Amino acid sequence: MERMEEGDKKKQVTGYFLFSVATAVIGSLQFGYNTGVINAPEQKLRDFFNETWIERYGQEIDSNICTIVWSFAVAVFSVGGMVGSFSVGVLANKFGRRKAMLLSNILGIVGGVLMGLSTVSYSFEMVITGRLVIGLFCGLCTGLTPMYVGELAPTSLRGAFGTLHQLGVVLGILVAQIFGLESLLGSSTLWPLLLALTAIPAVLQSIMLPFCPESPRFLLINLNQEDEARKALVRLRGSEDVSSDMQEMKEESMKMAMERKVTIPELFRTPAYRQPIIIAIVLQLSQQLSGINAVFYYSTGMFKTAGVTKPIFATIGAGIVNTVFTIVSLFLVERAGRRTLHLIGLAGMAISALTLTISLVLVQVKIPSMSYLAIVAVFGFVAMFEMGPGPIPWFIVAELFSQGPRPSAMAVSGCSNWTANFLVGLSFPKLEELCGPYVFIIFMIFLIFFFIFTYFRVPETKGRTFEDIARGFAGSSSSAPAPPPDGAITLPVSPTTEKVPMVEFPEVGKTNGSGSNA
Ligand SMILES: *C1O[C@H](CO)[C@@H](O)[C@H](O)[C@H]1NC(C)=O
Ligand SMILES: *[C@@H]1O[C@H](CO)[C@@H](O)[C@H](O)[C@H]1NC(C)=O
Repeated sequence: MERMEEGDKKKQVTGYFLFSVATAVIGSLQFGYNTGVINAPEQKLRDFFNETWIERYGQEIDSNICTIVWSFAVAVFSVGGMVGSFSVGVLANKFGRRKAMLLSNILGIVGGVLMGLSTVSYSFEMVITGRLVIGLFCGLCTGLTPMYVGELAPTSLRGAFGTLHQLGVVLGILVAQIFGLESLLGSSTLWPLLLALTAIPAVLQSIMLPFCPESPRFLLINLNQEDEARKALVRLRGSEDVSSDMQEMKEESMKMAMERKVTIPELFRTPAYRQPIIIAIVLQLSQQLSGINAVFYYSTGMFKTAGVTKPIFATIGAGIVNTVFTIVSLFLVERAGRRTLHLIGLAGMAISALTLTISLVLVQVKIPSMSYLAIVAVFGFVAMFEMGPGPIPWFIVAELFSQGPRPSAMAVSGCSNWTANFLVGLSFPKLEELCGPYVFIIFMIFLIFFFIFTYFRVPETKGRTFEDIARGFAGSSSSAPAPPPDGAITLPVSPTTEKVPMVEFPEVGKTNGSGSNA
């Protein structure tokens, strides 16, 4: 609502600004694409591993080894992602946002080429190495894109443009699923091209980036080049008068400088932070251990087991549901409470997981029509993810911590996220073999646990100040009134203005930088 009062801010959105944002959002598409791309060609990849094995060792691959190689190729992406997301801060502050994006595209191209040439070289190691490099690339993308967009956008529109990253990711997943169609690139000869395709947007972004400005915030605050920053802003806003933008950036950096940086070990040692950081970690785990990536990585194989005749179309359907509900939730998060949405999402996912299990069991006892129920359950699962566990953890983590501890908290959260992502990606195929139709019961148990945890432990953060939230923790954890997080009270500005969720983007950079030094 506050945004509407500043009607004249509309002028600030120029074609040049939109061009720069569009260029950056290619990075979000890349992350989505590479998350979704591995799903459809599962059988083709398994066959390829088998063929390579026969070629090399003169015997067919053991099916256990095949599953290990396959799940490793999927999950190693998250190892790269973790390293990438930790390096964002260092790269973005050393080279600047724009050059960091350019450099990351090299990884995108190298990874794409490695995977694309894997069949002609008869090397499944190239698929695995390619996935690792692409993971590194995507870890950088998920940090750099929101940072750049957040730093270019006028403050009043930061939140709105910040959501473009999330939309880019789900669209990327959808595009990957469509290209994965057997009749497009999902065939047994063309799948290397499907995996290599990520190199094309990387080249495209590299061509577009030189026409984009360096982030004014980086120029002003990191390099102290006031004139350069002003010039970039004048072009972005299409107006000579950019003094208010300049003033805002200066104030923001002063505010940041006033609050002492909290290191990662301090985060765990200081009683006032301990409970918030545990909540932050558990919420990230709830995002990953909900089993969502079991769907995004492996749904085509799952639908096939469930007896769906055209499994890839069900996978594409899941991508469409995912996109639609991401848009729905963009509107909801602004209005409904974070905690409520998270609880609804977790409960909905648990019910969907149960429904999915029942339908898979019934398919096994030869009630084939139940495969439709399986599709509905997966759609419900994805929709409910986007209502709660998808977007909410990031909001709550950003809102639990003030500027000082936020960077470290974000680094710890990101690390939990990728670690859990890796574990799910790696173990799901084996678990599916072991548990058969009952595999989603595991996720259901996790979901119920996370529901209970959220119900009893997670405070509502929407519209509350840091002091208020901190007081709540102090009241529930100990009799001695714990001091609110450092700096929260020394801030010269009204704390409410400090709570804009998107504010975290600028510091993610410094964040991870200081995080890895810690
Ligand atoms: C955490 O994982 C989710 C889903 O895989 C992803 O959308 C999100 O961007 C990840 N966060 C980070 C920091 O990588
Ligand atoms: C490997 O290929 C052979 C024949 O090409 C096939 O009989 C066998 O089932 C395959 N093994 C696996 C694990 O896919």
